[in-house]
Amino acid sequence: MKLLILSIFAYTASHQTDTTIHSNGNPIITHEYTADPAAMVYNGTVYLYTGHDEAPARKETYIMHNWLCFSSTDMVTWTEHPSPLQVSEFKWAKDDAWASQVIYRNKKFYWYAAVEHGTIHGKAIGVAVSDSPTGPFKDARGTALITNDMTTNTKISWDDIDPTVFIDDNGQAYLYWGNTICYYAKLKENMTELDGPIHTVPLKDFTEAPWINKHNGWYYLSYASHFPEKTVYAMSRNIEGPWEYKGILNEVAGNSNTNHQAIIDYKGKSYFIYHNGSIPTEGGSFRRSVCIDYLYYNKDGSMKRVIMTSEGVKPVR
Ligand code: FUB
Repeated sequence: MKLLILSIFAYTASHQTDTTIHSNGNPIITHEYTADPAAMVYNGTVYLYTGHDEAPARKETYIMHNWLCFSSTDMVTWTEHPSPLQVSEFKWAKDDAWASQVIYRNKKFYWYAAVEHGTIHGKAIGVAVSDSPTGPFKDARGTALITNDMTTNTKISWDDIDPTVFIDDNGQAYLYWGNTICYYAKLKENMTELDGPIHTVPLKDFTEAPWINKHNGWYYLSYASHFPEKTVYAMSRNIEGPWEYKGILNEVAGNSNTNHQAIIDYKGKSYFIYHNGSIPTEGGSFRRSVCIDYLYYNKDGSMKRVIMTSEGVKPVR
């Protein structure tokens, strides 16, 4: 009993203050389950935002109530910050802290997150805002930005998930998201309202998890495909497409039926950040863990297939 109280105290204390994690290969975080990574480089630091799988062993369903935040300046030593956002911050939401992404604009940080809506049937996307990348984040609208009744192309109620946000060189922001159907819409400069209609994006075998990145003049739309999921990608010279399908970027990740990626460039290297279910002995599709491996581009701009490793990446200076 004494040990239990001490461990609860240690756990609670470590989650209220910054703590340092020296990752030892993949997965990079092993004291808790992390999923659906999104990453952002701000002021020379990488901020990694993840979902938080809390399903107990053998429970095969998502139990996710908050998101986690880590930062690093070498991709190996991470500082874990207290959780900056919980589903309960979105008063209109019921639960399910699913995939999300944070982006910086005009001295503020905007966090787009998929959750289950409390009164409108289905998943929805909310946006929270903060003056700091580590929060705390507050609901920016008091209502969802996207609800299931705004997208009627499919009968499923979970097509409005997995937001990814990209600000193009001319300052126009775009929100992409979806499950089985990929959608996009422009965002107003305030980042909290749509600026025009919702479009669908024709993509081969799209399941979910879109991520937009730009590298050497090419736009890349990577996404999860089929189920269990592989990550595939398409390329374009324009953020609005048309997108040319380029094939598999990452194979099915170990012991997880989902495969959710973030792609960043940092200190001259490119990184592929994803999750698998490889933590012994209880890791799996509902107890996932974030991993990082290198991403390489070919001379013609296409991406080399990712080699998933146990060793992970080396410290970058
Ligand atoms: O974590 C819940 C869901 O699983 C995400 O929204 C999907 O991308 C998949 O990873």
